[in-house]
Amino acid sequence: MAPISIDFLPDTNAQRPPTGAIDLEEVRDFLVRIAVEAGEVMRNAVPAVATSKAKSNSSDRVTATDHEIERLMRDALTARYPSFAFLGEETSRKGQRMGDGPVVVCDPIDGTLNFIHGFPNVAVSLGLALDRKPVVGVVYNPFRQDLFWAVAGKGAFLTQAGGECTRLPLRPAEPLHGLSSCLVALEWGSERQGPNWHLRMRTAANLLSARSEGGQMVQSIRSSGSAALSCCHVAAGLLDLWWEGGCWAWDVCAAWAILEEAGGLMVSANPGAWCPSLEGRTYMAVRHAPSGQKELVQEMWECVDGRFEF
Ligand code: LIP
Repeated sequence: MAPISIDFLPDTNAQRPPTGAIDLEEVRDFLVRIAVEAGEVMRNAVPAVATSKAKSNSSDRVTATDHEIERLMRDALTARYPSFAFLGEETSRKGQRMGDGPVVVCDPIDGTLNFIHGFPNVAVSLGLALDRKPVVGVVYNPFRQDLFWAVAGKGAFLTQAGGECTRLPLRPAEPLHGLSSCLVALEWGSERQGPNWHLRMRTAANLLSARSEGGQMVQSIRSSGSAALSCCHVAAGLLDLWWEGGCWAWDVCAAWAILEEAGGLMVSANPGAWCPSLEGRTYMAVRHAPSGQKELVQEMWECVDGRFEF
């Protein structure tokens, strides 16, 4: 399969007006080129569970391809944008915090477990944050050739194999009528013990159980293994809500920009927090809708009997 066509991008030699401000569309173009190049590295790799390495525990894994792609990203970005900070999953230092200036926030392989098992829900995620707010996002699944991208104020788009480019959301936005009509994405993360784990399990049971059991009877839950793609699928209108605590800024930065440009809403996974921090590790995305977004947030928060603490 040939790499996805990026003919929709302007010629890199095209003269752009010199501006003091950062040209966000030029950054988008460059991030797309890196994402497609990284996608080819991913597709040409031969990952396996046996050759992956454990990080915090046996379900938190990393491969040589994760490191190779992050090196590719870092080298290209620091050469092109030497004044931008770089935050990447595999080179981040414990406790590293983003500054207010431009930060490129990267996950070389979001869905590493899927990658080593050959499950094709995997993405390269590249976002630009200014003042700790996502302003450009590129999320690329090279196995499906789904390229999600957005620039603040310019909309969100999905470019697919063959170059067809569609504005998000993909589907006409129906009103949201509460959890019982929703398809909800949860992720399980690698932290499988302690209060955060038990909160995940209780919340999943609360969502899935019948009303007679005290639950919300959501239509179903999907756990795709990639925070970035789950959030993009909410942006596309293919999922109604994604709820997670424990993933990181590099998992969500790009997809958050895409979600907001598609009319979606990002709040915290913890009840009552309407303005989550990019580095807060607690996120809830709700798809664009002509009505019902805030009511759905409140209803979901009522399912969460506790708070994530990190
Ligand atoms: C993954 C996230 C997922 C989370 C996993 C893991 P990675 O990112 O996308 O949402 O539940 O624990 O953090 O590690 O594959 O880049």
